[in-house]
Amino acid sequence: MSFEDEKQKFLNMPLEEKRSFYKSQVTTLDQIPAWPEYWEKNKSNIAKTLEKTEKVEEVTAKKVSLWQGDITSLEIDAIVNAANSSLLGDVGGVDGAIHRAARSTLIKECATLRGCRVGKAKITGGYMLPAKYVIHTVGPQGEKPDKLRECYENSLTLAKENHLRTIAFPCIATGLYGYPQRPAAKVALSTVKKFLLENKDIDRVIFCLFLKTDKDIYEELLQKYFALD
Ligand code: AR6
Repeated sequence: MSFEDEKQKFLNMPLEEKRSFYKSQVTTLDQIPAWPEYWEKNKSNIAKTLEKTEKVEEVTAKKVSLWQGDITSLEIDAIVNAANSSLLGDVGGVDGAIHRAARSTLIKECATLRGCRVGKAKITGGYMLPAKYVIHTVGPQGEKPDKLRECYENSLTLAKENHLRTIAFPCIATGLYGYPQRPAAKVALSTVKKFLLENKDIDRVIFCLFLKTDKDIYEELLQKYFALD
């Protein structure tokens, strides 16, 4: 079967049938609280931010979530892959996890895309992943805020152009590519916030945090960028 046929097969498959293919547990959107609910539940255990806070309306704060876990379990419209510019996958990192879970057809579609430059983004099907689509972006190597900002902006723009309303990001460039975690989180949160204020088409952006250190950083910095009344 061609990758085009395979892609459509999974995109058109009834949910219950698709779920029978997954090896591990699926996480659905209703299992992930939006930031205001998360804050209410956990505020006694979260370190208070010392940063100057920037208030947002509740409707905007409800469009973001932080969630610790494996991005390949998310049953949402799109997950973002922190890829390399070949787009041909890797054994390690989130790239390896996504390719393993989507199975081998994803690589066939990726091979037709002729790579991706740093900061840009390209979209493929999700195949055997619970997510419908994968948006592949290539982070900078080292601390280059303009390029990292582009990764988030271009991924969100691609989601919007494809009418995708729920999207999850890993901490792009902070693993193998060595971007320091806290400055990277500031770029991620400020860029997503700007996009959400300027575009009403996205319902939820999930910051998928694999490491406890990233969870702690995002818990603190969400208080700054998505401060509630
Ligand atoms: N779910 C969510 N996040 C994950 C997962 C997962 N299953 N696995 C790892 N992370 P990295 P980069 C986190 O190295 O720095 C690739 O091999 C991880 O803890 O995956 O952009 C590409 O092919 C970290 O927080 O991506 C490139 O060669 C974050 O994902 C290169 O690595 C990003 O770490 C890209 O490096």
